[in-house]
Amino acid sequence: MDTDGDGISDYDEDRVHNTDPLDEDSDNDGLKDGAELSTHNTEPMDHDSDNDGLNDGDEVNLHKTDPLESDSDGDGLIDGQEVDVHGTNPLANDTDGDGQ
Ligand SMILES: [Ca+2]
Ligand SMILES: [Ca+2]
Ligand SMILES: [Ca+2]
Ligand SMILES: [Ca+2]
Repeated sequence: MDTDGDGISDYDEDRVHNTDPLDEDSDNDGLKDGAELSTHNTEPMDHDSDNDGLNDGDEVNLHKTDPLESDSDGDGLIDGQEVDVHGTNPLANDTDGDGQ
């Protein structure tokens, strides 16, 4: 029985994962509960698993950043700051290619 069709049985949602068996996307981040658990390894009850300011769905589908790594390119600026504050590429540690 999988009432919301997210790929996880109602029982497992209720007893194992504490997700909503009637909501295919319990944390409303754009990724279904089943996809978070089996594909992305993100938290189905936390819309921003790595706490970088970008929600899991946007990281996977929009920015192509790592939803489990707050600083995908390892340049010291977290993904959310690169996107929302600096406008730099969160996947390239030298956005303008000047070596710095
Ligand atoms: Ca669900
Ligand atoms: Ca979700
Ligand atoms: Ca995130
Ligand atoms: Ca970064």
